[in-house]
Amino acid sequence: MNDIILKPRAKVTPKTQRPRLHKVILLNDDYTPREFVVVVLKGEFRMNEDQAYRVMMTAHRRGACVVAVHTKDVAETKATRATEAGRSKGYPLMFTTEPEE
Ligand code: TYC
Repeated sequence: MNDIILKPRAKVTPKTQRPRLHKVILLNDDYTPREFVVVVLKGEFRMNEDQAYRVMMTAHRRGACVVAVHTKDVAETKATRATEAGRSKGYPLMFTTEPEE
């Protein structure tokens, strides 16, 4: 008697989602010196000489290489800064971004 019948509560769905991450991609070209690409990768993406050299050679051989993964804002800022570093020396060095699947 007088038992309280509780309605089962609906499962709570989380309202926040992790922001989608974006890749920074280095594109090969025929003009930018290899050593300069390595300098930019070390300066903008906190890579050591060995990591930077491997990424540069991967882009050189395959046409492109993923350099880093960040939130959209950070990825775009880094890609712009790194591309600008090449442009300031007259090189066509290019970094792009794209969302991760
Ligand atoms: N292909 C360039 C050369 O032979 C070097 C290079 C490598 C340029 C990677 C861009 O993303 C790049 N001088």
